[in-house]
Amino acid sequence: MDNCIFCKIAAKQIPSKLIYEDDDLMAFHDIRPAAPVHFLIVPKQHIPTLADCDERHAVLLGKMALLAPRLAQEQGCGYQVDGDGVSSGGYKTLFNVGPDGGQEVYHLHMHVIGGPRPWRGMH
Ligand code: DGP
Repeated sequence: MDNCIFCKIAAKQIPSKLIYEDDDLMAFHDIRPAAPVHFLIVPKQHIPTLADCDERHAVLLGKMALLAPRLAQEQGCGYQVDGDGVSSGGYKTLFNVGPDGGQEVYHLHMHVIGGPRPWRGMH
């Protein structure tokens, strides 16, 4: 899609700090991190928003959701529970949708935001 920044990242026309790529998805660090760990999971296919998805996108959305914990672990904010049942780590997953949802880039993406708190206010 012309003039879509994430399509240009997918096409390697502009650089990103890529942390994952397969045939369908890519993940890269957010240019304006809101927390110590902040990356985006992004389909290569241009879909403007979550509201544009239907059952044909179920597998893609499932892949995005399942990739989040794996990459969060690799990026140092994985969620874990120790033998005494004490939990640590963790992160937010977030889709912003539309103007009132704070969406700036109209190419579907999931934010993964984590790391030691406190974080700054956004999201
Ligand atoms: P959203 O508000 O959900 O549309 O968030 C879009 C995010 O994309 C925002 O946190 C900043 C990030 N972003 C915008 N342009 C670029 C870019 O060119 N490169 C990278 N890595 N991130 C970008």
